[in-house]
Amino acid sequence: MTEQEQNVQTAEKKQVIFSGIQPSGTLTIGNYIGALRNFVKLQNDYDCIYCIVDEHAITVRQNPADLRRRCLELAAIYIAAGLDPQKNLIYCQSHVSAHAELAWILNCFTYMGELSRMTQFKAKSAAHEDNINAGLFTYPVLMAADILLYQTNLVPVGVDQKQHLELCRDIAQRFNSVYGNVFTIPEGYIPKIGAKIMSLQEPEKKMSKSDPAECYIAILDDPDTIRRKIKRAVTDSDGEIRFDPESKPGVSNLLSIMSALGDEDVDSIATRMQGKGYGELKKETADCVIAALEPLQAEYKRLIADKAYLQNVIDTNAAAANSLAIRTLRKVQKKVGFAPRG
Ligand code: AQP
Repeated sequence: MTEQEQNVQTAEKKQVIFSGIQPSGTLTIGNYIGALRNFVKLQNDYDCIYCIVDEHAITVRQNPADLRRRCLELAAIYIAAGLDPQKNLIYCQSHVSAHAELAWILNCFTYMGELSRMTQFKAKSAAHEDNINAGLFTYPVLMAADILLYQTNLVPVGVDQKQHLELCRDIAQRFNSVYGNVFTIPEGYIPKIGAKIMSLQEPEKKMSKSDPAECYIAILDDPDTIRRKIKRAVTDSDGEIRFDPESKPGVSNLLSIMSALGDEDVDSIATRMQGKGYGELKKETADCVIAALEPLQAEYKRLIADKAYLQNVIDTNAAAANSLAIRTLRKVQKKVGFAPRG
């Protein structure tokens, strides 16, 4: 190969991105700002795999009909947000069996002590005391399998997934130290602004799609609902508009939302709003959220009416994802000593 051919090949080989969102409820602006928006920003510079992680969703009990419906809805949301299904792999995790198969092998390279330290496991087992299942406990191993299957370089996530990503790196390094360079060690991509959007009603807690509806803004909420929810958002009583997440979590959360969606620095928004009341801050935040979501909502409405198109996207992309995933899976199976296929 000539040097020129080598250069062309190097230039063409893009790095790989993997990330996913659970179809465990209607997506919130936390999911949008912390993850989805960045998926869209990164799609031209990387080979991107954006999964609908339905296997993760069943770690908490789901209504089957709702889960089924939400998978197609999430595919529509991905595309409506700006992800091109010709360029990015958009598919359901349960349609590529290599995810679950690799997760089993990686379970055997993960320690109980590591999993017991995961803060999401502690929080979710406290919230679902009647169903502390083994899947909830080994969730980070399935997440590691998702990422490592595709030899991923970069994982765009919100800050709540940082601990899981660190565990994924530890598992990959452990496996590589025994069997050689099998897995690429992934890096996280965590946004500077909006990595953790907080609940509207309990601003010390992360906004989550499985919380009561008043705590979050769903990306499909209509303008009246958005205004009502933001109007009722918990703030404080000192009346000063200032960014200080420790002592003013509610006000700071509204400033973060506005900053992330309007691409304006939090301090500059706070300075601009000096002397105005919380009513005005809430009104501006609502205007900003409504304007940011409007194009996505219009496109979603169009896409969700065409179920056949969405089904075709997830089917064809699952087939493509499967052929990539199987390469890593077969290599791993061989390394650990599974008998060859005839
Ligand atoms: N509040 C948030 N702020 C910023 N980023 C967030 N993410 C979630 N909540 C926020 C990011 O969204 C991506 C998808 O998350 P997920 O659905 O896979 O799981 P999650 O982190 O558990 O999200 P939720 O909304 O809290 O779901 P439930 O209620 O089902 O547990 C991730 O990159 C996450 O960091």
